[in-house]
Amino acid sequence: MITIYSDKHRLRNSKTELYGGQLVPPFENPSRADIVLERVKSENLGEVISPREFGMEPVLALHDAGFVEFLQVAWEEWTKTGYKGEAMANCWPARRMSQRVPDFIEGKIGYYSLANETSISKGTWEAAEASKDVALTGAELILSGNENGVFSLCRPPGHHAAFDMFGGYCFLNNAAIAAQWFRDNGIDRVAILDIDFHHGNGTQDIFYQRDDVLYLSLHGDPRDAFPHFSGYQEETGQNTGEGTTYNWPLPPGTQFNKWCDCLKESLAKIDQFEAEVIIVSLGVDTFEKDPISFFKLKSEDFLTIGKLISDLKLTTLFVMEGGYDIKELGVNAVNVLQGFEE
Ligand code: OKP
Ligand code: ZN
Repeated sequence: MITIYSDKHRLRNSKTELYGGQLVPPFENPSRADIVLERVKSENLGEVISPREFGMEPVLALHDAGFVEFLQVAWEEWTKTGYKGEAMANCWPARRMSQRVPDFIEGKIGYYSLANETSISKGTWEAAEASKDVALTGAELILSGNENGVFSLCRPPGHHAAFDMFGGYCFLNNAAIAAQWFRDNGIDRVAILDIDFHHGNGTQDIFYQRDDVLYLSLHGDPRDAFPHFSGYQEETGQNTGEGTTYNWPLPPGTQFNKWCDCLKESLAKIDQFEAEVIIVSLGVDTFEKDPISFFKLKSEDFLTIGKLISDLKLTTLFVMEGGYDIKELGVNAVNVLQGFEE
């Protein structure tokens, strides 16, 4: 399997995450991509290639233009204020408040964010830009023919990024951008299977009213897990999109057998939908030792997941999302890919 990877992920290297009332070194840091790439190489998974640049058109096909511009200038505007730390939101257009976009960066960052653990730092935009190119290059490789499966080693991740909001370590929604690119390049039906521990509220948001992109997610129950305000089972899509969103919220302590039953249900939905291409939002923070999650999957389970996905016999683009147990992250992510290829 070919891997798409860019060193530019390193430009996303913030120093602070707001966690438990403290500013801590971010869980989502450059060592994550390093360890996955190392495993790709040591297992001889296949060629590793660099992305090409796609520009902004595929991004503006689904993200808000004002939001994208905000991401581009946020760091510069923040540094101009004289603030000493990294850029983080501290107020939002909450219930019954004005939804106008403020002028001052501190207002704008609240307007364009859904959470505030994620600081914007120098280089964040450049890394986010490269990350979507990693996803798009994977999509292009698939359409150019002969690949059954491609691995886009994206970093920063994307599935929390909504139409006009960043947060949850995500800025641009890499998987959604790839899905839209497939749609704009002759693919009629795309399925996005999100197996990251967290609900992909951003991906769901983007395709909620559309029936051409099926979104399915297995995740920690929002009553107990981030992003807390998205991912309930009754969220099934709206208008034209009614019935093309499926959520499997699962409780703390969920083990593989239970999780796997839900995976099989989701795969059956993809089959019924008659998807032409599947994008897997590949998070491995379902791992038992993940420091910020509460499922109990073991390393060998990731092989089984890959195998089950391959049973669909569909062209598959794997897009890296979360996974924070750095030690086993490479093994777990590559296990899915090897299980798929077996
Ligand atoms: C990004 B991805 C834990 C708070 C978690 C943010 C998690 C973002 C996960 N107490 N905060 O889906 O892996
Ligand atoms: Zn996650």
